[in-house]
Amino acid sequence: MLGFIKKGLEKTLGAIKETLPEKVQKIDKQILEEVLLESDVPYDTIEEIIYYLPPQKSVGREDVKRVLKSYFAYDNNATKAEAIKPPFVELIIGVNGAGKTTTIAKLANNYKKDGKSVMLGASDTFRAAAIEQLKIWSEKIDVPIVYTQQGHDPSAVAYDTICSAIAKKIDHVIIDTAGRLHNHANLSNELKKIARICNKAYEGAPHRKILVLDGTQGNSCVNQAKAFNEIVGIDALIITKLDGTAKGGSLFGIARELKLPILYVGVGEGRDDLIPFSADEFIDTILDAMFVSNNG
Ligand SMILES: Nc1nc2c(ncn2[C@@H]2O[C@H](COP(=O)(O)OP(=O)(O)OP(=O)(O)O)[C@@H](O)[C@H]2O)c(=O)[nH]1
Ligand SMILES: [Mg+2]
Repeated sequence: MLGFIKKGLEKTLGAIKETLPEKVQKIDKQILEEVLLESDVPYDTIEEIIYYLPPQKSVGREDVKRVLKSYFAYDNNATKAEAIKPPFVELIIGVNGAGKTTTIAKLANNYKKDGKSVMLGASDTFRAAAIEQLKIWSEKIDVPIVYTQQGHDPSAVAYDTICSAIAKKIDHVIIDTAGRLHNHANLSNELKKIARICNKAYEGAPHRKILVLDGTQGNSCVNQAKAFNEIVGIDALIITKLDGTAKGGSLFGIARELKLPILYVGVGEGRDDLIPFSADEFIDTILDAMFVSNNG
């Protein structure tokens, strides 16, 4: 997996290179501030990073790494599939266009590659095209799907998907949801109802409510995430479209504000473009663009 996150961070690394054309042994804190700002680390986070660095004017890689890593130093409390008697049920939530449906296909593809069986539930019944899009993906990656007609009750789809998965001894259920309804109250009631009905179909489900955030929106994701968290309680995040943005630094702000585990990042539109997120690898990739390596 090593090196894969670099593909998703190309634009962010490009922005760093523009601010800091030559890699350094030690970085001047003022330059570091500019580099971080350029990659969309929020300003209050930058001020905090600078505050926690040693008092000298220039600092080394390990000092910067220690501070950057502290933003991801919280427990990943999200339930793991291994801890659950199958099916492991995941509800995928997020505003329209965030990348939910594509991410579901990528997740299903990952699980399949691990030898697990998957069933999809098309609970975005608001748009006919949404059902069709998930159906097309289900055919492409060859996993079963439960769907209904546009306008039907999304909770009923979730219920049927889970019951069918239990009967067929499927390992993973992934449920799509609508990103937009007639109004906010509708959306929030619907999401709550879907979660409730999942629990009726299988006690404890959904085991993970994953919020999908569009990485190209940078820091503006944070308020969106807070709103969804208030509605249904989010367990984990997936950040999509990292490949399409120079705003990779916004992940520090997202981690700092939300303290939710980032499970994966999306780095392209294909089924294989979902990479498990590792804070170490993410930070090292960014630092590699700033510091000369010790081996020469
Ligand atoms: N470059 C890139 N594009 C992505 C990524 N993830 C999703 N997309 C694209 O973003 C667009 C929207 O993705 P969808 O999966 O349809 O988003 P959605 O959240 O399901 O949208 P709604 O169903 O309208 O709520 C599509 O064109 C995807 O191909 C990613 O990681 N990288
Ligand atoms: Mg969708």
